[in-house]
Amino acid sequence: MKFKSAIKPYRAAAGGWGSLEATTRFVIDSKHALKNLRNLMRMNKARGFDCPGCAWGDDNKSTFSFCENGAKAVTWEATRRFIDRQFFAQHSVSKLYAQSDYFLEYQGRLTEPLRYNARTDHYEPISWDDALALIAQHIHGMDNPNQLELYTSGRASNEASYIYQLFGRMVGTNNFPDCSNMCHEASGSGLKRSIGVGKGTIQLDDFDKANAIFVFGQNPGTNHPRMLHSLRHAAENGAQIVTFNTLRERGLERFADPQKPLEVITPLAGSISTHYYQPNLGGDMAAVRGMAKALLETHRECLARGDKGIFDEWFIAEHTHGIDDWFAEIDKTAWEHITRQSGLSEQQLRDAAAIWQQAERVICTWAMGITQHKHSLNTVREIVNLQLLGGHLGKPGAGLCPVRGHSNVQGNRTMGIDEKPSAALLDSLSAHFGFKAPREKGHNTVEALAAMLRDEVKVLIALGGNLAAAAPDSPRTEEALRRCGLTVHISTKLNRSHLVPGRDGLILPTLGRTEADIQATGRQFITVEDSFSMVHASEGIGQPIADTQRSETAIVAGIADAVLGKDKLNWQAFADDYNLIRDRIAATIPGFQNFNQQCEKPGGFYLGNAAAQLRFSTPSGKAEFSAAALPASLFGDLDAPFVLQTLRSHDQYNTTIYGLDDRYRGVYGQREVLFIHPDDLAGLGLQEGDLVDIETVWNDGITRKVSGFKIVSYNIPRGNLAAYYPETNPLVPLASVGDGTGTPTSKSVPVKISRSALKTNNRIA
Ligand SMILES: Nc1nc2c(c(=O)[nH]1)N[C@H]1C(S)=C(S)[C@@H](COP(=O)(O)OP(=O)(O)OC[C@H]3O[C@@H](n4cnc5c(=O)[nH]c(N)nc54)[C@H](O)[C@@H]3O)O[C@H]1N2
Ligand SMILES: Nc1nc2c(c(=O)[nH]1)N[C@H]1C(S)=C(S)[C@@H](COP(=O)(O)OP(=O)(O)OC[C@H]3O[C@@H](n4cnc5c(=O)[nH]c(N)nc54)[C@H](O)[C@@H]3O)O[C@H]1N2
Ligand SMILES: [Mo]
Repeated sequence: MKFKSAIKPYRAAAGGWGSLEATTRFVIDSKHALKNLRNLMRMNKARGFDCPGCAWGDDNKSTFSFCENGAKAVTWEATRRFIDRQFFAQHSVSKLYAQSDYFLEYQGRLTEPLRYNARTDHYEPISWDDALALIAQHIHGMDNPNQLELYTSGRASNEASYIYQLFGRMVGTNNFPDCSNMCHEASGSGLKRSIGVGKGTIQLDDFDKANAIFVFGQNPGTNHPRMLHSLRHAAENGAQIVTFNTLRERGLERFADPQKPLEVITPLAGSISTHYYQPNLGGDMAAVRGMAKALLETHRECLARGDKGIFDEWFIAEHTHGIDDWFAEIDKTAWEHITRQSGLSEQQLRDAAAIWQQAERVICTWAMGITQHKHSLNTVREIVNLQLLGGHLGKPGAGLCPVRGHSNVQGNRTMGIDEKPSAALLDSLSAHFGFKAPREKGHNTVEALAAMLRDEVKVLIALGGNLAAAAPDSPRTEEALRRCGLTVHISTKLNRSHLVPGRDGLILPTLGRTEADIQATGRQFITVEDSFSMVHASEGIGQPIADTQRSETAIVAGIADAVLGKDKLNWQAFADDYNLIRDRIAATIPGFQNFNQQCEKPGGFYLGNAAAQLRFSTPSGKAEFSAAALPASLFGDLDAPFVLQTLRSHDQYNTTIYGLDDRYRGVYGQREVLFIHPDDLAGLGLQEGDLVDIETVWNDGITRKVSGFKIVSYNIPRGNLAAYYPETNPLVPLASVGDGTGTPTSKSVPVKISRSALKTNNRIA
């Protein structure tokens, strides 16, 4: 593979021709064009499979509901390229380790179970029976159940994740580290504390009814392209779209709908954001605090004049608790503190507040720009505070919308993939299945890695994902994985995690979402939950590439059967007929009554959300205002000239690299780039295109550095930098996590930069 690298600004709108062209090119390149196109046609329709791309909802209105990046996700999975025993006989693990993430996945689908042979440094074929027996042998050899870690990536279905958590708890552990720990943990935990449920409160059609939508720290043009349709409709209906994003993101500026031919043909793109603010990294809590301060001032002025205030007094009195403490905290927060931390002026924040004030119905959405900081939990809660002031909860066109990442990450949590499960869940499982579910809190992702580094982990099973590349502090993460007794990866494609096996290691090849899943009782479907708490069925249609692949559900059932036997539960029956799993879910998880019948509803069914009905399961029984202080500074005593965020390009799905372009940001054929403000560039005596090294400023004596990143000047606030994940994961210290969330602070890494000794950075060729 050869890639031509270039930096040239993208001037067209997001979506539109550029997107159609890229999709077609991608579909054709995947060497299976016809099948791919057929797959696309079925995506997100009433029948067919759920798009594995993201967790945005489906309106079921458009006939051909797809987006460029969903198309990439499908074609990447549905490729006819594959790797088998010859490939692994040819390539040692150390040789493969030297390859890029792009190269690894590009090789194609994994087809048969493999076991790592440390003597030869090669993976070798192993039968399914032997692989399952090996897992059982390792688990039986543990001294205590907490030597087992069960990682989950958010693509796993409800059915697979339900029996996975049941298996883990029957073994006796709550060690369920998952991708959510690195992702929306702050949303789940923050919302839970504020409104009693850790999920968004709105439904998809609320976007059509909103007067103002505030989009915080999110790049929907790349990561949730179908959200652009909703924003676009809302804008057409006259809604104000107020964006807070450190970078100027093309997808948030203009959008041409590829599903509206006229817009594609003419360059007439609709604009998305009516207002665009660029706060400093980590500056959003200060920004929202500033808006609240401005609003409170107006409110008091009204009252002083004898007028009605501007807040929803009835809602506040009836449904909330703790407002006085928050007001006291706002009064204590100085404007100087707010503007310094947010990087926005008092006037900008007063303007944003005025838009909020004028709107009768407000939605706030957010993603990783909010959740991957040290003070993310309090930032999420500050956004909730703002919404509570206006009673923007539990009415049409208003509410809270954390936009989830992986297509079923929300469903995984609903199914009990949670290292800090509620007593209600444990009681329900214990009563129904007749066992004592463990009560001790388990490990989140960073805690699991720390336990591995302490040699406390005998077995790691990973239901999907790519922990080695997704987790922070790559050298330490890789070392952690190597210290496990046995690592088991249930995967579709080869990735970095497979190349840092434990002392013993297995790769188990699995079917993907798009493929037909035939079991003893016939064709199976699975279910997923989107960001709007809609649960729906998903049924793959593609022919699996090898009959030695197994479904995730069958693999998990097989592991459970090998480890726990048939005495308590007939795990094999679950694998034969997924309806039986859904019956158990119906019996133990709230909201899933008549689950199997409910699945027949086209478009799925709504799980409901107590907070949206103004029922709050919080200590006070009301929505809780949070009165957290604004952090005095974001990095304590650390004196770093720059703050770096690690983010996604347009051609990747997390650690899966589809290609080397980031079209909307004008980057082509390369990934090792560093976005910087032109004045900072000049201040350092550097020029566009120079190569630099980036080094973390931290306090544990460890050098964390990546080298040879090409400088690209960009519309970003001074002192702020951006570069792609996972290339920059080595820079995020394992110990640098969010307060109360444990989430790696991937969007605020204190760094310094220097001219690189490297002459070229074109390492992927
Ligand atoms: N095609 C594609 N789709 C995906 C994914 C993918 O990799 N590729 N990943 C999926 C997953 S798991 C997730 S979690 C989501 C991620 O979706 P996003 O959250 O959109 O992902 P990021 O690329 O991390 O982008 C973070 C955005 O927030 C901005 N930002 C960063 N820090 C701050 C800040 O402090 N304040 C503000 N206001 N803005 C900030 C960045 O400039 C960027 O626009 O997407 C999901 N969908
Ligand atoms: N620095 C930095 N680090 C981050 C982030 C960041 O913004 N910056 N974002 C974080 C976020 S938001 C997330 S969600 C995590 C993502 O962390 P993960 O979910 O662990 O990572 P993915 O890259 O999504 O996993 C890709 C792998 O999943 C496997 N796979 C794909 N489809 C399937 C399937 O259908 N079944 C199974 N069993 N396996 C499958 C393939 O083998 C593929 O290699 O990364 C986090 N890490
Ligand atoms: Mo995520």
